[in-house]
Amino acid sequence: MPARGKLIVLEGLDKAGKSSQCKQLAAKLAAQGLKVNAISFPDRTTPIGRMIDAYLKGDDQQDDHAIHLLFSANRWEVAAKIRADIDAGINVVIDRYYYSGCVYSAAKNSDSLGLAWARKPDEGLPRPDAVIFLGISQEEAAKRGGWGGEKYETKAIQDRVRELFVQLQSVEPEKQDFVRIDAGQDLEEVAEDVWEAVQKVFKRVDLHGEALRVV
Ligand code: FDM
Ligand code: MG
Repeated sequence: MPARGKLIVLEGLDKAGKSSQCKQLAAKLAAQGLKVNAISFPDRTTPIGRMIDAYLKGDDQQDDHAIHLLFSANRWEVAAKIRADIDAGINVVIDRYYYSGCVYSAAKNSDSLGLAWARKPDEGLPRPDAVIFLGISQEEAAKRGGWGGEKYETKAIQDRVRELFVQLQSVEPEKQDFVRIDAGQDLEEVAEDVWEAVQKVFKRVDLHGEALRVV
């Protein structure tokens, strides 16, 4: 029986270089003759994704809880496809997942929307075999130039997101998922660290015949 696909997520703040590392990782896996499907969240192309896009661009207002649930629904829309890919031996590389979902929503500091509440709607989704967290200091992020003009691209939110990512990485079960990489290095060094981490994940999962878990 061929090995199942692996589910690898890249996470981090804006400007950490997630998208380019995802692309490189997918290309490297493909170059090894492995099947790979690269996706990103939010997926702005679906009807729910278009509502999220309008919210992020400031063209539409949403209650904090309502938009949170839309981000989650946007993952549930693809959950069955992710599972089918993994079963078929296709590796899935994802740019942002429910970890971003929890921290960006909780960063709004609404009393009724903490990390624990934010995690609930994602329970049952396929859980990644590893989450590669691209960590970047405030100083390095600042050097990389301004953010765009989207909803969460402000210093106050980014600072709070940074704190909450640290918090999320210190509690079970998320603690076990994260592999932290210094994204302040040159792009090539970051890519090498990512590759090394991914190879470890492949070995671990195949050696123990680990099944795909759920959030
Ligand atoms: N974001 C992303 C959320 O608030 N919740 C989520 O569930 C996800 C996946 O959307 F500010 C935020 C993070 C970011 C914004 O993401 C758009 P990209 O990766 O910058 O397009
Ligand atoms: Mg962004």
